[in-house]
Order: sequence, then C-alpha cells, then structure tokens
Amino acid sequence: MSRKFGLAIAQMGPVHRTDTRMQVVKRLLEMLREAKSRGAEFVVLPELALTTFFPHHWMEDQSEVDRFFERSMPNPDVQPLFDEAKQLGLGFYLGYAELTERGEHYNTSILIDREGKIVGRYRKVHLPGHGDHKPDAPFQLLEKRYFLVGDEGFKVWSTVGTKIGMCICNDRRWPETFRVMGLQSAEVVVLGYNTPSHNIHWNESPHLRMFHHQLLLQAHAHENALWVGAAAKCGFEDGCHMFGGSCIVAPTGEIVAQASTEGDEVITYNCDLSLGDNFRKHVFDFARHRRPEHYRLIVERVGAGDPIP
Ligand code: CDV
Repeated sequence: MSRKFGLAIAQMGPVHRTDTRMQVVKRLLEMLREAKSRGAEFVVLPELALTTFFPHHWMEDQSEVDRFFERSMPNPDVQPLFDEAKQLGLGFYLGYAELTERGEHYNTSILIDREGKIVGRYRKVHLPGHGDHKPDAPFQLLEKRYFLVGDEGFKVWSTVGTKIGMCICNDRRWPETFRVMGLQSAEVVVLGYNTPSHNIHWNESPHLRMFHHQLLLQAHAHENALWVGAAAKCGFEDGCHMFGGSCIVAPTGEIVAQASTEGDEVITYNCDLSLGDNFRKHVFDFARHRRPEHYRLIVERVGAGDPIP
C-alpha cells in the first residue's frame, strides 16, 4: 500500500554579507507558501540558510565571525518562519550557525514539526576544508576554523508522518552517514548544502563536481532504500560560485525532481514512502545480509593503513 509524503526543496540563490536576516526570511516565507500550494507537507531549506557561507572568508576578529551565528532558536528574526510554517501546517529543515550558551560553535540543522515545534537537532560531523589561512586561494574553506565537530551523531526522528534523519553538505559524501541512519530505519534523509563549483586544491572540472554530488546521493538513497531531499544555496555569493542541482532522489536511486536554476526555486515530489519496502525486504535486508564482523576496520581505523594480514 502506498504511503504518500509531500516533500519540497526550497533551493536558495545567493545570500550576501550585506543581506539581513529579515531579507532572507522574507524569501524563505515566499517559498514556504509556494511549497504548500504545490501539496508539500515538509520543506528542506539549505545549510547556513540565514547568512552568506562565511567559511569562504578569512576573519581574525571573533566578534565579526559571531555575527553569522544564532544564539537562540527560534529568535525574533526567524520567528516569522516558524509562525508561517505552523499556519500552513508544514514541517521543515533549517540549517544555521549555532552558538551555544557555553560558547560552542556548530554548523547545525533542526527539524521542525507541523506544529512549529523543534523536534530534532543535528550538528555537522564531517567538516571539510582547512583551519589555516590560504591567501593564494580564490576563496577559503574554513569550516575547521569556525566550527566544532558535531557531538550528537546521526539520529532519526519519528515525526511529520515518517522516520526522518538529517545531515549537512559534506556528510553526503560519506557512506557511513547514510548507513547509520539506514540502520535506524530512516525512510527519508534531508540535507542542505553549499558547494563551490571550483576546487581550490586542484583543477577539477565543474561538471565533475555536480556529477559526484548526484552520484553519491543516488547511491546512498538506493543502498539504504530511502528517499533523499537535498537543498542547495547556490549561484555567485560574495564572489564564490556554488552549484545548484537541488534534488529529490527515490529509493530506486533515481532523481525524480531537480532544480533547473541557480536562484530561489521550489521543487516538489509526492514521495511514496513504501517504495523502499521491497529493497528493505530483499536485496538490502540488513538483518539477513549484513556481515558487521567483517566491517570492523570501519570503526577501528580512521585513515587508510596497511593491508591486514
Ligand atoms: N559546505 C560543505 O560542506 N561543502 C563541501 C565543499 C567544501 C567540498 C562539500 O562537500 O560540498
């Protein structure tokens, strides 16, 4: 029997350093309304949706960095988003920079149910890039400087009519991210991302960057028999070009909806949550077929080492 879940992705065009939270929230409100008018029940917003992707910029003054962080959630700037979503009966995923009461900095996402209540929080585990200043690079990738590694792992929540997990951007490149949520019976995994079209380390074709994004999401969706919803912030943002390609991927591994612009754009799909059932019962029946006794190196080693005797 099919179980329908109206999933929307609200891709964002650039947010510049000079843009205010109020301007950003106004854009997001418009997309929430459009998602609702197209039958959505849940909307995925990007990583660090409220500000520019500030890890692209070297800053020495911590108070300048802290301007990009939220000290509470929801706060008065973001409250209209919570109010409107509740009014529309929409759940949503929101990525933002979190500054805790203890002064810790995380790249965070939250899950909000249809009553406007925060039901889940995820703090980004895989922080890409570097911590030092690279003055010769066209832009910086300073997540290792500005954020701590997330301390709460990958969780799955029973809410908004499904079992849903969260991750953020670079996490989508790691099979462990999705398998840990697959092992908690996730039916949907949602994520936001900011991915530059250019690689600062070597000369990689921009088309390959998009290819890898799609390849990985399609593989992880299929091998864990779940739906994936991925929302970009993209376009030329403060001098750095980031690719779009926001998409919804089915448990078959097929991309069923994809953004075609690099601006604010809503895509929707009426997902059948039962589509993964056959895969879960047969080829990817974890309980019958997985052999964790042969996977021990995955948790025993971090980096690659010598072959085991
Ligand atoms: N925000 C990210 O995590 N971006 C990385 C880039 C830096 C490679 C990504 O994996 O898309």
